Amino acid sequence: MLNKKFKVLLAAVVVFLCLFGISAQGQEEAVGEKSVEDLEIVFIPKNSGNPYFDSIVGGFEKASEEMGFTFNTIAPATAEATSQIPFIKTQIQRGVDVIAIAPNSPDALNQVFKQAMDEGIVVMIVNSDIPGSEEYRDVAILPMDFEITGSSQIELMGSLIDYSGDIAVLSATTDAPDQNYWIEGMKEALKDPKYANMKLVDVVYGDDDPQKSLTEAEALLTKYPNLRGIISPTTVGVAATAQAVENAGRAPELQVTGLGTPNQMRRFIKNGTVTAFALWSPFDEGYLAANLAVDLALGNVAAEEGATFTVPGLGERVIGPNRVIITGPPTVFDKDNIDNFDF
Ligand code: RAM
Repeated sequence: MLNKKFKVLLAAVVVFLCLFGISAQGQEEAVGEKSVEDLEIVFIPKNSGNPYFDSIVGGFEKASEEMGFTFNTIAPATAEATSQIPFIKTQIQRGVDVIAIAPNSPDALNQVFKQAMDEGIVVMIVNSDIPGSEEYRDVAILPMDFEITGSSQIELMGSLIDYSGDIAVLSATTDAPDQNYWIEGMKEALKDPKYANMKLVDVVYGDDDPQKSLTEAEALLTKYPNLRGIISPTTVGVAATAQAVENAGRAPELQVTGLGTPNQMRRFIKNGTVTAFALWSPFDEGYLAANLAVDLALGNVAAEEGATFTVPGLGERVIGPNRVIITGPPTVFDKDNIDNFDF
């Protein structure tokens, strides 16, 4: 009798274990089987209302249409160091698969990035990096090699002013990781004897706000009547600076260059206020980021140096040292080529 009860109990335990085992295995399979259509990817630009980020968003949207993942973008009104934190927290609560972000600070977001990564969310820095804080993000996508961005801006300005005269920089926010990296590169480049007759007299900040950038540019013009050049390594700032120089009639004695979008700068190139400026393709950057985001979220590619992934039209790319990927290359725009570009 006892023996029979025991057998029944044993059978029940075996059945239970089998069922439990099967269902646990089933769960694993369900997770492993996550497909691209299940993915939700969000991109958080520095701030809203900047056409530069609309182009990056365009790249994400194209990839979303092609691959079928859900894409959203949301941004704070201002590019202050901490303005993105509540947006990131909301996305963590929503349980998105990937947070791609152009950060407004090199370190103020670290804790919230960690929170996201602890929840299994892929954190991808797009358009710059958080140097020295690489453990708080999976990968960083740079639009070009940041080691040469600053020096190429100095060379471009030098070529416009015969390598002689006082110059100033009109930047984005004081915390902007990308612009600060480039400005350091400019200062380093100026130590080269080639630029011995060029002097950086001021760095001012327009916060990537068109009105504040215009006001800061006007203040530079008033403060430095003999200024030969202003470099503005921000699409918002360079358009505002060109506007200020046009209003004041200071071109061509004063040259404006920097990083701008062809659509915002076309008018100034055509009317001679600006001779040349540079940029890369923010659209390609967004498209590359989106393709890598999918590969990382599905586990097809590991976020490790040396791993490779393929982007339609952009070829095979490698995750480099510090898990950085460079989109590149930049283009210099002038009156001869600007009409070939529409972004
Ligand atoms: C502005 C933003 C962005 C920067 C470009 C060049 O649109 O500051 O981060 O990459 O300029």
